[in-house]
Amino acid sequence: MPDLTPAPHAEILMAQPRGFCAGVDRAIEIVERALERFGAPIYVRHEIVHNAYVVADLRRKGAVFVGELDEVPAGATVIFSAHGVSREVREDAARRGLHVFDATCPLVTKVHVEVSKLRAQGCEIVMIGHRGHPEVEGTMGQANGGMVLVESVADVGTLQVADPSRLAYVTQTTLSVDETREIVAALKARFPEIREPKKQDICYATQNRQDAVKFMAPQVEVVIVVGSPNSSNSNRLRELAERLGVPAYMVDAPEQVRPEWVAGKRRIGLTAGASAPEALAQSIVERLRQLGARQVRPLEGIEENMAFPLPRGLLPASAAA
Ligand code: 0O3
Ligand code: SF4
Repeated sequence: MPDLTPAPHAEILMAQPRGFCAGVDRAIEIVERALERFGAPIYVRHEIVHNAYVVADLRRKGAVFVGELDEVPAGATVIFSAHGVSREVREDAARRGLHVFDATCPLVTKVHVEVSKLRAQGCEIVMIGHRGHPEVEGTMGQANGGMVLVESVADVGTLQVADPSRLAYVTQTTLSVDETREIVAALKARFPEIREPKKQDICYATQNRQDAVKFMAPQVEVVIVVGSPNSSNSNRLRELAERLGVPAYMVDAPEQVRPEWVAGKRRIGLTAGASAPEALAQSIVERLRQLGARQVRPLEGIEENMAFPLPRGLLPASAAA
């Protein structure tokens, strides 16, 4: 029988920053406050953030998650998820008289506004992102046509555009920083006049969590990412660690950590996607301790202090005045 315990005195190195970003904090608070103020049920279109633990917790408190608005009774309160929605969804909610709170992250909304402006200026827009992801559907749904999705450098090679002198690009906020740089380089090589965002659309949280994995990966023998399978930004953290030559696994519950992943390892790296709660990360630490890890060492890294305001209708009465 092989020995599946970590090496004696194995350390867990904790990436900094990891876990919740400001957009996720705000989105969850919107659901919690709506439940407090209006009582259950509060409907939420799509998972508020892509994390099974968060969704189960809110469901217990009275949130009802739906795929589309036709599952929401007329006149009910509905919250749009942090990933954003198309104009069509917004118009549909208004038509049906739903009481809406919008938990779209302001950094996603910033990209929506950019798309609207560029279309008004007559630009065709290339969106760099992952097909089928709700953020891509929401962002592409800000334009009435005139947008095309590219997912890879190969897609750039086959791209057909109407007028290369009136072309711009935007991106999903949670992409791989390095892969996106390559796609943008390919776009610029083929379309030298393409307009780009003033500041990249990949958000501060995505950038910081990927930078933290780059700092951590050379110091560890295995990386565990806390995140649910449908979380784009969490997947990018796992892929990045692997690209840096370190075996990496994604889990969203402690029992998913397999003893053979850490067997004989002296240093285990732990990080968490932007939608993964710290309580879940700590339950993974506990599991690693049960498997034999002894020390926990927080790594150095950026301290984030970003916070986004809540929608007016959910502020405490004194603040809303
Ligand atoms: O976009 P992604 O799948 O990474 O979404 P998550 O896991 O819910 O994380 C929050 C990020 C977000 C709402 C969009 O930027
Ligand atoms: Fe907003 Fe970035 Fe968090 Fe997405 S990952 S919710 S864009 S802060």
